[in-house]
Amino acid sequence: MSKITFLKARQILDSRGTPTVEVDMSIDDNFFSRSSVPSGASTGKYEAVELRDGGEAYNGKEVRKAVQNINETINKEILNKNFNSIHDFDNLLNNLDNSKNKSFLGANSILACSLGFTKCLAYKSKSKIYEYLNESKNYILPSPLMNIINGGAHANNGLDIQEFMIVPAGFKTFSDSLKAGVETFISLKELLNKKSYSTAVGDEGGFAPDLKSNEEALELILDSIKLAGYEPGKDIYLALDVAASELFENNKYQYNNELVDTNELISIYKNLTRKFPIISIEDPLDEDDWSSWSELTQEIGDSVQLVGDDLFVTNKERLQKGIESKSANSILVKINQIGSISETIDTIKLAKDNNFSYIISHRSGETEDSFISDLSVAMGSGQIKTGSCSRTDRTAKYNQLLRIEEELQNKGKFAGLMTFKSLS
Ligand code: 2PG
Ligand code: MG
Repeated sequence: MSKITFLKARQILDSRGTPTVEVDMSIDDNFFSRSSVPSGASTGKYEAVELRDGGEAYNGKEVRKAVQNINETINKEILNKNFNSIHDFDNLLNNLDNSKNKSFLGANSILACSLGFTKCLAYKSKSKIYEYLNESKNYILPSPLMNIINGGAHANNGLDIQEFMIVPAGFKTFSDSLKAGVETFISLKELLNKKSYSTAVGDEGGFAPDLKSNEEALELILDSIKLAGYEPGKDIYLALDVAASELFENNKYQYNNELVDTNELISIYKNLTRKFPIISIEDPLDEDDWSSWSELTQEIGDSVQLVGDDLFVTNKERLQKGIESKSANSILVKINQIGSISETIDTIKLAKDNNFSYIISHRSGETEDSFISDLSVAMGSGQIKTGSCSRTDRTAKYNQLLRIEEELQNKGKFAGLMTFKSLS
């Protein structure tokens, strides 16, 4: 049993300067943790509710109400109470919230407390977070999915695909993989400079040049991989997050400044995956179009990882539906989409049991909290999506993985292509 002996929430800023929730917590008058909550821009319709104040200050984005919910309502309920486990703790908060989507207390307040309690439990057991959450003592360092060209809702360029990622999976260790990713990022900067494109970065630390087409972005990335001395499709692969719900209106998708229907978009994906070493496509279709997801999975799901982000929103019920209807073969896992650590772990277990890959992911609005790095190692996800290699909000996660790699020495294994079924 662990007793909550201290709890204090405050409003801080995320990487976009948007207010978010931070919580300090202690258990047993001894073990202290600090945790903060990320926030998305291209959010899925079915995500748990992030409580925002509205009004004038910070463009209506303040989280004073969520902070107050922690310092008053939650505090009154949990201070000096004992809990057995993180599931116990989260259950109490969920019951207190008593809504379907955490709209009463706010997923941002519940998650901040859930994170805080998880970390305190780890410290109490004299473990690192990744050790505490790992059940098998099988530690896997994830392959990074590095978003080096930002478009869509994360940049103000003309690119409609939101994320162009490199996956340096063809290496023996995490640090070698990260090194290859960074070197490719630097080569990309050189190429963009040469072509007089902007090298300013978007929300996730990737470049946000005003390119003519999605294909131009992919070609440039291939060139930068080669310029850095690596081989595309052997050392480094490509991945996309289309964030298609953002491009969907009146049954059509926006693609390269044209409107295309679902069938046309599916054949675009078939062509792209033939032409480029793309091993993963996230949110290729709208979050409500289950049947087209099934069709696409049937068409290319054997060779490409098809990842449900807005489709599943880390929600067990939606994932179950996807498993049954064979829509997608992979899930993106974001702790604030569901709003607690125990529910995140339950969703991961469901994915694992059904042979879906699962990618631990950041949000486009992040803080310096690097919990997701530990989570990815603990859960053996084999993949982490946490942006490019610039902006401290992104490198904080990679740096934590470097520390974990060092701590684990020979006990940790680098995932490489292990979780990309068709390629491993
Ligand atoms: C996504 C994420 C993270 P956001 O769509 O996968 O890259 O973006 O946090 O804006 O939803
Ligand atoms: Mg996404």
